[in-house]
Amino acid sequence: MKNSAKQTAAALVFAVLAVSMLGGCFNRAGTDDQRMAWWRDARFGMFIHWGLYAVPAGEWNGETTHAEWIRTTARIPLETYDGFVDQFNPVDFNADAWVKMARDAGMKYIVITSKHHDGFCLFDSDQTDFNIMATPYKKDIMKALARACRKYRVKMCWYYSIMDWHHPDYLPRRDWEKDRSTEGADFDRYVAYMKAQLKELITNYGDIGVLWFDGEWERTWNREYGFDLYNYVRSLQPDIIINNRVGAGRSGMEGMDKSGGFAGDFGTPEQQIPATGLPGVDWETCMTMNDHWGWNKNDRNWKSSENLIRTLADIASKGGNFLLNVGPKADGTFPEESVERLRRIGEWMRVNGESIYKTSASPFRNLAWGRCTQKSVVGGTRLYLHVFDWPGDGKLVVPGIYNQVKKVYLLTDPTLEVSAERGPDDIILTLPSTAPDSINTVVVLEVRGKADIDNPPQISADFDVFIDKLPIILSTDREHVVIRYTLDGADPTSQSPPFKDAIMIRKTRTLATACFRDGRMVSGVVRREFRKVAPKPAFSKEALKPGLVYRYFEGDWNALPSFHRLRPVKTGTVANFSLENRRRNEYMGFEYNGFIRVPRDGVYGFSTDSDDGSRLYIGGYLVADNDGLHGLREQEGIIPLEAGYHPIRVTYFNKTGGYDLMVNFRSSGNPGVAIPDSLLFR
Ligand code: FHN
Repeated sequence: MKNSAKQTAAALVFAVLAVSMLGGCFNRAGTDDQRMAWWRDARFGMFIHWGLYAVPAGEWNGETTHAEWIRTTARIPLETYDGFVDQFNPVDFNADAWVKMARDAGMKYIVITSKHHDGFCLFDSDQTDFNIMATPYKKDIMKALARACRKYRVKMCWYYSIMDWHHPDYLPRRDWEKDRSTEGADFDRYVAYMKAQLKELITNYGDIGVLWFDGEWERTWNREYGFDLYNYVRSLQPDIIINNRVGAGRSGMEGMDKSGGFAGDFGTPEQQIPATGLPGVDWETCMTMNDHWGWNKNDRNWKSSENLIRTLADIASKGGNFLLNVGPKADGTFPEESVERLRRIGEWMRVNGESIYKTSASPFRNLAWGRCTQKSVVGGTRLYLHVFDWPGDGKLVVPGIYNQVKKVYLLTDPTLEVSAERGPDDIILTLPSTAPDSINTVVVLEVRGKADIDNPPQISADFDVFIDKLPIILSTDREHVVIRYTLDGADPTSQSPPFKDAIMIRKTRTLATACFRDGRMVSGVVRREFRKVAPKPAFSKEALKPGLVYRYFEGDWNALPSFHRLRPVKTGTVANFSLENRRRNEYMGFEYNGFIRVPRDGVYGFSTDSDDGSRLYIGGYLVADNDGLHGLREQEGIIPLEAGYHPIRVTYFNKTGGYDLMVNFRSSGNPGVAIPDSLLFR
């Protein structure tokens, strides 16, 4: 289905749309900066997961590990689950108290589940009776919360789930819900329902900061719907910010977008933090305080306040936002453990908030004793050194920095004595013998000019292998330095050639490069090998027909089976790597065989993007191994090919839940795209 002619045409349309909407889709520095400004400055928000699922509080039939997914994980029939409506009466809900706790913790925005996957609406919706007004509480929770947010100057933001286990038009059904017929279900009518609700949420509650979509991973949702919904929401409130889960571009729980251009303004890593910053990319890590998003009364695995304060500094030091979750109880109160952690975080933020708000990512690659955030100030840069591990001798080494020191002091107490000594490559700070704050003491180091850190140049090339020649670009954002390099892997010296423009190599080389200033190396050395390789020979093929041969299998696997040992349920030909010939969404697999016509000699990157596992072979070589049980995940491999026909084989399986398969390729100087039908033969 992914690559039928219609889809290919649609994909091409959306490729154009994606390019034309650069300002509107996944945000990069320089686009929509004004619209994103408050969000980037905020750095810290509260996530709230609340709804009917707080009534069972994670327990069902003796099992105690459920939460907001309980309708599915406990397989509760719809009419039974609807029964929670009569039990949901949060008489202790106090919007002002909630918003004040968020504000006092230093949080600048609140994202609350206006509607989670169960379909229940915490707001008064004209589109469905399955909402808060049908409960004994009979008041619009969202109205009260929006009012309190305006009162305490906290941005009101909505979480909204695309996936809806209640609405009769939403597809697919849960596989265990055999009694819920799909007869008459109309997904486009469901999309119209969502839009009507979003219009209510965006026009009835004042200015909304963020529309935080979720539940976008099922097969019925795609890039086309994503761009359409993104545009629709922006048409209602042009300066609203929308996460990347509005579309179909998120690559698993890492939360960042796959290649190819998708809708959405920021990436959404979940329960994890990108290992390094993502320069020029907006992202926000969302995280629970214990192990559940929704209230689970048996979950005692709370993260410590120390962990959460350091996590906030870690995320900010990588240039991201931190969306920290609270799962309120059915009575409308926050769990005491959450209240205590919010209070402790607030204590730290009241002293150190300026080291988080309006800061940008650390200029250092790694600091052994803690983290760093930074902001530009008149005449220089203010470096906020988040010291987790206080030096026993009071000497803190700030490594690989070449700026002149303007001043240094402690945020906790500027009157405390701190001094700085400028070494040849480092700055040594002399601090008080004990840390004023054992969790995270912030030392402010103001320096002249832009942070000048010993970061080596970046080496850019399409691939690490080449057939006849390969252009290599060296770059740095550092000022007043010369990039020098060698092509034999030796450390560059002040006599090595300076980089001017693309280095064109025609033989296997090991490039080594560093930054120099006044004849002295002022960075580390970075190396990368580039190999000249022979292309895999092509097959000269006559009278091939368009399309692939597929074999369809059914079975229960945790990894790709040896399909050649299995009897297929169905075989036939298909235009592309489509799943359209499946008989069911789960416990199924495919094997595709054919030829790809490679347009010219070159190095190619082939990738599969699949849920669950997949593999891609060219000429019998395993190029992309994306096997295993996982959500949608992209895996690429590289291979040099002669122009002409090459055997291509793709294997795929899905066990349960979401399912998808996309097969892409790229060549030097071109972005990844789905392999078009026109290049596939049998
Ligand atoms: O399925 C949801 C889950 O319940 C929770 O809402 C998280 C929060 O980001 N999002 C989905 C899982 O990725």
